[in-house]
Amino acid sequence: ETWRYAFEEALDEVQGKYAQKFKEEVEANSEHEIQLFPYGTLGESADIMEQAQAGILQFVDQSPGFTGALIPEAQVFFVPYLLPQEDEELFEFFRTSKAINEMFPELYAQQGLELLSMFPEGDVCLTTQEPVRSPEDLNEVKFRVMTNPLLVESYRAFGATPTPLPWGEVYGALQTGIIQGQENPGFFLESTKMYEVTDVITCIGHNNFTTAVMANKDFFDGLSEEDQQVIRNATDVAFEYILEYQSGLQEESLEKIKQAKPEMEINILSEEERQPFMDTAGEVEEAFIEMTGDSGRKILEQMKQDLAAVGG
Ligand code: 6CS
Repeated sequence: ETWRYAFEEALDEVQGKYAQKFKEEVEANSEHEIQLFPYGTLGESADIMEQAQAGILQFVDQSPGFTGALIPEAQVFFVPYLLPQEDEELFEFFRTSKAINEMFPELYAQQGLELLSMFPEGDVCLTTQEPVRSPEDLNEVKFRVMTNPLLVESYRAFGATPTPLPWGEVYGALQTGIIQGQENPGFFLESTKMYEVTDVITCIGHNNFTTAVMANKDFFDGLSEEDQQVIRNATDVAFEYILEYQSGLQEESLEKIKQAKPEMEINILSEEERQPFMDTAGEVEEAFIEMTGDSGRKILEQMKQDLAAVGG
């Protein structure tokens, strides 16, 4: 049997590397084949999610940045400064978190999805036309965010004018000046050439880009136990592989950007400069709880416990 797997990035970007490893493992350990559909082959993130829910796709990688309407609790990943900045802590959190490994699967299941894995893709930085040293510098800046209400709240709290857009519109909107900024992890800033349409990169340590891989639940439930185990094992192998793959990737990517465009300004803000951004975390948390009620509050509390357990 051939299984179809779509994701939001190119084959040689992080989601694509994960998908290739997953495919390799499944094909090595079963009679099944996996057909990969990178970004752009089947539409935007929202389209591939619809196709996965409808069972046209067996697997999909959709980031919580686009899942907010479907699963409001997934927006928890946009409370700024919640995730640890240290790689080892961050990775251990994803491995061991009860919120991620037990609570989120139930919420995804209610939407017909078997959550297989959540993993980080890298430290998110801002790219803009002008330097950003404080929230004041974001005043009047139309800043593109993924289509996620809490991310909108978060950038409003940072002082910007948030503009939710699907990925496909971002390059053109920056080029024509409809927006003046966006955020993404380093590897993606480099591979999608964001430096061609913005002049400054600012890292404030506010988030690590989280993504999620899932299967259509009816499809998954209908598989033999053996096939389910093949998928779970492939997920585990791909998860460890993708953490390893990211070692040093952020620094290398920023270095490549410098080489491609030497006049690009890259600023890593100091603790002191980050403070006013960090101070917004409380109000964004409150907005999250307002949007998600008790269920969101429980997830947030569990995440904090899970983070404390890994020293975050
Ligand atoms: O910003 C976005 O929309 C995209 N960013 C990444 C790192 N992956 C996919 C997503 O569509």
